[in-house]
Amino acid sequence: EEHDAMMMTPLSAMAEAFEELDKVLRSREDDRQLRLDTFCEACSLVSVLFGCLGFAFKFAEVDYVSKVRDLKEASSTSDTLQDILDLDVANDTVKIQGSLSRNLRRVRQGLDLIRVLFEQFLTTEDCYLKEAASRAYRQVCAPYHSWTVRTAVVAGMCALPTRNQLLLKLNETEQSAGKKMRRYIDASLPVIEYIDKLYLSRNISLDW
Ligand code: 1PZ
Repeated sequence: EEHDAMMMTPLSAMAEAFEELDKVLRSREDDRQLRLDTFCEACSLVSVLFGCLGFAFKFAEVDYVSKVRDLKEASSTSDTLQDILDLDVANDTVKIQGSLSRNLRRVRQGLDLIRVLFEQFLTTEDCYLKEAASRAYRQVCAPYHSWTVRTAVVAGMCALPTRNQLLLKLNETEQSAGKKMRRYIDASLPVIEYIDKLYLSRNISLDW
């Protein structure tokens, strides 16, 4: 336990960052606003996972990182996630490709994908990640992706590292990774639900 706490790995950093966001959401009602810069920093930490996935997912990394970067840049003028939505609602640009509200929706998908992926990781002992990753992808992202993207992802799944290779790259053991994935799963869900509520409370459906 103590050893785990001392060793800061990419997974620890992710778990910690999302626990901080979750803490903000649990605070008094008036304070329940996520700052865009803090949110983006947490989202950036997720990028290290891409480095573990191999070249097949380079295109996903480029897409995700650029969306987080655009959001981060907007934090100089928009303080909170709410501000992003309000601006796009006012300009009628919520679903326009490249808009910040659309980027936020996609980044949210990425966070959810990782959450479900971790859940899959914890419920299987498979030494290959293909099935777990495919299930997570089918559940979270596939319904919203074009045929081209889905095909590239399916192809990439075959090139994923094995379970042990992933643990090694993340500098974790089964036990330490399990605990940190659980922490991310628990902390990210309220954040994901909070983001969904931002859209729903403005009468924006989530079917895109
Ligand atoms: C070990 C487990 C490996 C799991 C691998 C799962 C990989 C999923 C790859 C998703 C590919 C997304 C490629 C880009 C899709 C874009 O078309 C869309 C729409 O963009 P827009 O039209 O709005 O500009 N972008 C997205 O949906 C953002 C998706 C981000 C995916 C982040 C995945 C994080 C995975 C981390 C891996 C552990």
